[in-house]
Amino acid sequence: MTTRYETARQVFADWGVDAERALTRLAGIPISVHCWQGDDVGGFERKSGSSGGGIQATGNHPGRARTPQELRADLEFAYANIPGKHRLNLHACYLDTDESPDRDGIEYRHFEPWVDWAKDIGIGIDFNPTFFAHAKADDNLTLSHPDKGIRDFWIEHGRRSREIAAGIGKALGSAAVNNIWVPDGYKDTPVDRMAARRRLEGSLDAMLAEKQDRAAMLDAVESKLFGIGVEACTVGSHEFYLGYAIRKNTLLCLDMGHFHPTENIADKLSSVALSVGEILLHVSRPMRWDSDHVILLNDDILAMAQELVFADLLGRTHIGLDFFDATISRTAAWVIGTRNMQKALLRALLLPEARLKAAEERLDFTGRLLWTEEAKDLPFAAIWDEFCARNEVPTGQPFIASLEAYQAKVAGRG
Ligand code: RNT
Ligand code: ZN
Repeated sequence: MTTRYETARQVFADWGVDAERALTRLAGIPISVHCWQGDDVGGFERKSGSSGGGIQATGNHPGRARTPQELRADLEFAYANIPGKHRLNLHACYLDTDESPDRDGIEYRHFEPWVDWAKDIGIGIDFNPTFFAHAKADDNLTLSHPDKGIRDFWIEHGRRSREIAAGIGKALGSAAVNNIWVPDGYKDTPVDRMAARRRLEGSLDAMLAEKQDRAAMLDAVESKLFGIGVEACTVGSHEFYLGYAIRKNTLLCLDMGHFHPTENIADKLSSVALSVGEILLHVSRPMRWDSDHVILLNDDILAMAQELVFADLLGRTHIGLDFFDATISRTAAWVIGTRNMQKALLRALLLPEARLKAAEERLDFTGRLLWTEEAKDLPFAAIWDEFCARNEVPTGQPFIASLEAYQAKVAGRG
């Protein structure tokens, strides 16, 4: 323990905040680190090219992981530079096998190397069916496609993904969240939105029909406002999935990039939480639109973290990340983004919550503003550094050197 930490701890104590308690709580919050930042959402299928289906990483920085082995090595480096124990968020297109199953042929064994590795390093895994980057998704219609054959293909993919997720959750003793996102939508104004939405609902019902053990896997559904190529209408809109999640008792996934840029996503949490049991977050940074930039320690993230803490939602929110930037070091992107999420949570945990809430309760808005603004000068960095030190993770100059050295090591990959 450093004197710097001791001094900071005392400052927080003077504000009525227990820094030790904040550190303990932060240590108990796993972040689901998304595999797809490591290779620009490429995956490891042996397949011919098809469109990205509304998802595209831009950039050509050297060092992208080309194999599951490289991706795991990069993840191990990332985890070693992120304090605490976290999870891996795996997409179905990241299977690790010599076989070439199509999406409707994937099985648990195709993902077993990931499970063995996760066991070795002691982490949990979350899962996602992959409904994009495939010839049968080139119309930007999958589960809501008018062609029953195409819908059935994707239903089978989704059904198998749930089984695989349940297998993973069982093997690792920790429920895998299985998040469903489909790119379905229309470039220009459709005339029968209802038909498309009924088809999506029917396909989801078929996919979710089989009961899975909630201790092994949890279903989640993710909405979106629009995507490239589906500017006019997204079948799985926010209202669609909010209703669906309530009716079917699934998790609702809120991706911070999937709303209008002026909407405050943090504001949605307390409303959604009144009707939905558990929430999944895709923490992202939209720039003008759903651009999936690496998350910064900015106001949006701080507001999100503060809502999670103040609304007491940490126990029923799964925090996942969803950004991908191919113009910078992939490992640096992971580590910087994940640490920013943690820093935001730590700041929220260190706020004088009771005092702020009491001020608001008695309509003392001056006090609320005064405390909020003064709190911005509290010595958060000293508490963060202590958290990293206790977790044997570098900060400051050694941290920067660590990221740079690893990037130099992988830069020669072709
Ligand atoms: C796409 C969704 C979705 C994907 C991942 C790769 O707009 O945000 O979550 O980013 O499934
Ligand atoms: Zn997302």
